[in-house]
Amino acid sequence: MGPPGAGKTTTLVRLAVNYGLASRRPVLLLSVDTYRVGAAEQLRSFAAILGVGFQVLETVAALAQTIEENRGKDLIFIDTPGLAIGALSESAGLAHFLSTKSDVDTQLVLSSSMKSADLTRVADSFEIFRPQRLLFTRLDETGSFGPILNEAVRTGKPLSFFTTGQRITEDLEAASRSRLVELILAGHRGRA
Ligand SMILES: Nc1nc2c(ncn2[C@@H]2O[C@H](COP(=O)(O)OP(=O)(O)O)[C@@H](O)[C@H]2O)c(=O)[nH]1
Ligand SMILES: [Mg+2]
Repeated sequence: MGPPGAGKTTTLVRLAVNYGLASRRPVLLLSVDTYRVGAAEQLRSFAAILGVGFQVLETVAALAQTIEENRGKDLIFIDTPGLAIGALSESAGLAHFLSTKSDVDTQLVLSSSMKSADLTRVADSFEIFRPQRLLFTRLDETGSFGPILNEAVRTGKPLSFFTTGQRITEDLEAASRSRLVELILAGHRGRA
């Protein structure tokens, strides 16, 4: 989950490549991104390039059914619409589904280049989806990493991954305490 442009779709592709294809685990990509014209097409072309299954789901019921039908797949990645925080109430059905389905690992994707106050506002708004973990993108675009720590502490949610650029295979790393401390202490130099 996350606001438009946060990096959800590209991060999902990176996860599918690094944790699915790299270890030859069967992968399925799903999109409930029916909001933005062309948004599902971006993922459809990635799926075609990767040679993995892809489906666009237009309703929560169809999403639930597709997950059920694909129980045998190791990894099912679900891309969601880039929701503006003013329009989150329109996704009450999806929010209910995700917040009650404990075997779906819902991650809130946030850009680390956002101001602290805005991160807080976005994270609080997306709480209707009950995200289990926070995933920070665009670490290459900022030199201040304190807000990432603040948000993790404030929400009490673990950090999952960091993305550090636009390259699909290279610019993804599992988040860790030591890496975050290193980034905060070293600022720009930490990335070098
Ligand atoms: N510089 C940089 N760009 C990124 C990063 N992650 C994603 N992007 C870019 O941000 C843009 C929007 O990403 P997208 O995944 O479509 O966002 P979505 O709307 O949340 O699905 C794309 O051009 C991505 O290549 C990152 O870590 N660093
Ligand atoms: Mg997207």
